[in-house]
Amino acid sequence: MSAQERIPVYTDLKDLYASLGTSLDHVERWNNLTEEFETRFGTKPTYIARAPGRVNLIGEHIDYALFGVLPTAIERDILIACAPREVPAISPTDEEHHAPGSVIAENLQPKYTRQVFTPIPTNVDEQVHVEGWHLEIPHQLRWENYVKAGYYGVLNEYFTGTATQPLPVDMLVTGSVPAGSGLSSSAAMVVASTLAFLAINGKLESDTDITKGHLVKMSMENEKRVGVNSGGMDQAASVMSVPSSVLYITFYPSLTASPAPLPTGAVLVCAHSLKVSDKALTAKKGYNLRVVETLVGARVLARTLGVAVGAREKITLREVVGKFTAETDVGAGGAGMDVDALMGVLQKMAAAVEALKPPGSTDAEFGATMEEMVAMSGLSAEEFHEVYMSWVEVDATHFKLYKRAKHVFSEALRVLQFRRLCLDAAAAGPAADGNVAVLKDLGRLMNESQTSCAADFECSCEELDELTQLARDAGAYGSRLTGAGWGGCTVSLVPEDQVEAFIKKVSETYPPYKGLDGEALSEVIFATRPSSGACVYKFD
Ligand code: NG1
Repeated sequence: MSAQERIPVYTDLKDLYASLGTSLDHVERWNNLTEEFETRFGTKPTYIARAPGRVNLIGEHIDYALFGVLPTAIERDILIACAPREVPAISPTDEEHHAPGSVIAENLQPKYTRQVFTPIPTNVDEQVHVEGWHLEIPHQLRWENYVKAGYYGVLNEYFTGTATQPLPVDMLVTGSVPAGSGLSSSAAMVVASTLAFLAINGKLESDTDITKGHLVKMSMENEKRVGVNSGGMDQAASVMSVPSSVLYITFYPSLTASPAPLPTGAVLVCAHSLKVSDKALTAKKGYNLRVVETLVGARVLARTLGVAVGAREKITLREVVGKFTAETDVGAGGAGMDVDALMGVLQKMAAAVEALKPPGSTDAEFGATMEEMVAMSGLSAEEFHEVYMSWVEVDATHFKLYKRAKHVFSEALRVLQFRRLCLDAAAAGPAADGNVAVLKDLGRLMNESQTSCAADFECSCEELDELTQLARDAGAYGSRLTGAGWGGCTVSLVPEDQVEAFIKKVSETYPPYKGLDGEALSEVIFATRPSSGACVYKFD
């Protein structure tokens, strides 16, 4: 199982490039980073840590309902070159630069300015768990926050309760994952930073605990430092992806990741709608509201199915399905029900969600008022508010439990169907039609996902609807929004021999791309193959 594998450490760049399984020419970028590091810090880097961004092919807004998703790493990535900083023998006057674990972090992108910071040891109380190091991470969006977030976990896991001190580090960062577009540049930054600090402090090759699974968990914890409460999809995709495959990630009963080869003959094209959706700003009517609606929907559904739920329990839709079917093997590390059983019960749920329409409602939207929703939950108003409203702010007069759950169950089923098509095609071997039939089926599932996201989950927007339609018109097998939605990126499955024509056509027809060309255009629309997860290059 790939979670138990070690993080690949390459000493030959040719092996590393080959492992990425991509067509991009990495040589220039890696050479440039290495040379630039030498110019700026006067010494060669000792390591380069690499972590890719990710694109979710299918399975939107179902990870927090604990259903499996199908992302993959993209070719675009974050690279961090680093080296331990020599501390002069004569007592240094410039303490900040030579204190244990001090960091000088630079970025090739000039708008991200040079940062110098030093973690501060704090008192460790052995009786209770108290972290041993503190790093100031301000609330404002700052590039170095992600570097610090990665460092935090390394310091506290490896330099607490030991006499060994972290080394002072010089680092130079570069990235090709567009920020704020739903391609998880933040997860890539945190994974790369965690890896860089592990490598530089000799923890990567000595500690047998540092498996891919361990790095995913560390990166998830670390990313919480920048205020992102993530379910693990982004980090798992960035660490565990393998070339040419999508990664089936499950969250329940446990976090697992297993690759399924994407049939050959198509590549992915990511295209930014250029509509900016800031999850934090729109959360009250968007992301957080959807989390509440799906959670309340789960409780109401459990009630109608006769599944027992504790008064304070925030049961998820996946757990309701498990309890309803008396699922076994759900303890830590358990595998739960098999895929066929899950597909069967998901089909049944399509009918069961009817119970989430408020009684007597004839409105096609089937929204419940707060009073109706509380009554449907079976909780007192006080209990309801404490369980579902006290931890998050939402802004709505009607809560669309039926439509949200309908999307979640249908999307969870589409994920399993997509994966099954990929696995079956791989088992069948080369197809006479060059996989056209199976790629069309995969595209159809992506289109259905887009329709469900737009109509039932209402997380699309005019721009995403238009861009996905233009992509289909330009020859994509399928096209859908990816990530949270309400703006951000789309992903399209495109015949590999038509990629250039496809990009040209979309760039000519999608109005916001007017006037863009060259690098500016390739920032917003680019092809990628499913790539490999994080790795480290070690210099001689
Ligand atoms: P994006 O928008 O790509 O960051 C977000 C969530 C995912 C998932 C998707 C919707 C974070 C960090 N990521 O993705 O976990 O819920 O929305 O499928 O919040």
